[in-house]
Amino acid sequence: MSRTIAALATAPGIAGLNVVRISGEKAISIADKCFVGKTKLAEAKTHTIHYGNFKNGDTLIDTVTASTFLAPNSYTGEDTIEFGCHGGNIVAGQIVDALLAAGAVMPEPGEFTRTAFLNGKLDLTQVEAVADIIHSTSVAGALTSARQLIGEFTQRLKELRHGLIRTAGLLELELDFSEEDIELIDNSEVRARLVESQKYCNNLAEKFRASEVLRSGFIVAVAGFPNSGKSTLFNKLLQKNRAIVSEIEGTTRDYIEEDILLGDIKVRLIDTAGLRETEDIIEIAGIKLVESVLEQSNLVLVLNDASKGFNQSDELFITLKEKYPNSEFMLVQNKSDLLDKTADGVFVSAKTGEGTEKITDKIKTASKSSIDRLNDVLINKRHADLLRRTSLEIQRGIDAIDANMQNEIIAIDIRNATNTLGEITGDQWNEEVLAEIFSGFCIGK
Ligand SMILES: Nc1nc2c(ncn2[C@@H]2O[C@H](COP(=O)(O)OP(=O)(O)OP(=O)(O)O)[C@@H](O)[C@H]2O)c(=O)[nH]1
Ligand SMILES: [Mg+2]
Repeated sequence: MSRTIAALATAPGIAGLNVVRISGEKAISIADKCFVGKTKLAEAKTHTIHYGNFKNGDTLIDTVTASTFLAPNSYTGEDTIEFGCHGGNIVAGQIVDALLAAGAVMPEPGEFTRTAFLNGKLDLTQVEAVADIIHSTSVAGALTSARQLIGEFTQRLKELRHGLIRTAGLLELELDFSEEDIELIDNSEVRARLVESQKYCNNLAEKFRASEVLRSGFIVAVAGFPNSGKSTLFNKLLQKNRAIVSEIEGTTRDYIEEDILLGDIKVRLIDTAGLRETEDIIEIAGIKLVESVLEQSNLVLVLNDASKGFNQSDELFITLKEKYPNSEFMLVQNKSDLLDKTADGVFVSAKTGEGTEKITDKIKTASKSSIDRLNDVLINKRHADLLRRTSLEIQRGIDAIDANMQNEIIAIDIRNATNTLGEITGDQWNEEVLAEIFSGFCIGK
């Protein structure tokens, strides 16, 4: 079913300009019912801009510009008109209403972009890049999404996929000649290619965590025994008194999170409940929450109350480090203002702020190095899961070669891997996947 959809493409609110977009088979004829300019839009060339009055019946709503994008050369691949009108809450709404009254319908969330996908204008990773650009929280994140949007990631996946398809093809071709005992491809060569492709998939999948940093921020958790000064440090780094501080052990129950901008990167700071054996059920619940926080943290600052001894938290530090191998850890000796002498290590006073620049420096370098490895792609969970599955399927192919299985079997494993890769770009897709991806989009996108 082909529908003509119209919606506000810009954010609602007070602004200089707004853009209302209409796309679909009847976009031009519906737009012409409302637009009165020197030329009819039906007679206008593609990619031209026209000035005129926008009317709802006899009522003048605004003076507007109408930009024409004729199929297939538009964002959606359908005939599209973009009306540039004055900003504010009223005018754009009236323009949309007039277009709806003239025959357009309101889109589902993400329907413009969904149409673009279905018309082959964007693949799924580009669709996801659109969402990432809209929601990006850092310059680096936006730049990476932009590169993904122009299709660099897709290109690399396509090359990988075609390489595998060629290999499977050679194996299958050889089957046709098997009677004649002709060997077209050396299995050790196939094996080497598979190992190479698998490495490539694993490398990409590993970029998931770093991609999340660009997408949602670098997560830094403050952990340690009760009273070590976690909330005090949290407040100091935030430069505001957000968390309650007291000399009572077990003050922080829930975890508290706040975002700050360090350098170019959004950092999410999380203050957690002190870790200890306790009977208090609320405190126990808080300590359980700490686990989920540490699991997803990029950097964990384990705070030690140095006034009680420098080595007090060593065991805790080692245990946590082993339990959360994906996070980076830093042991911080706090309350240096109470000490006569310090030793090796990072000594700070959360209370006075002395030495805390060592922590912010560490956060800056750690967050920067985590995203330095990313340059042209933001791997999301969907990509990472599919890449890991591809890698497993390739592994089956490698195992089949090692077990001297028939080429037929090896080729099936490789075909499975290529199908899984195809799901990433959307060469293979289903409704469920699309629904999931577009659930995060707004009406006008
Ligand atoms: N002298 C000194 N006291 C500090 C310092 N940091 C924290 N304190 C004190 O230590 C006590 C505990 O501080 P909090 O920040 O509440 O400690 P916490 O680790 O969040 O404690 P819980 O939430 O109970 O786990 C308070 O009385 C703070 O004023 C410091 O650097 N120097
Ligand atoms: Mg606290």
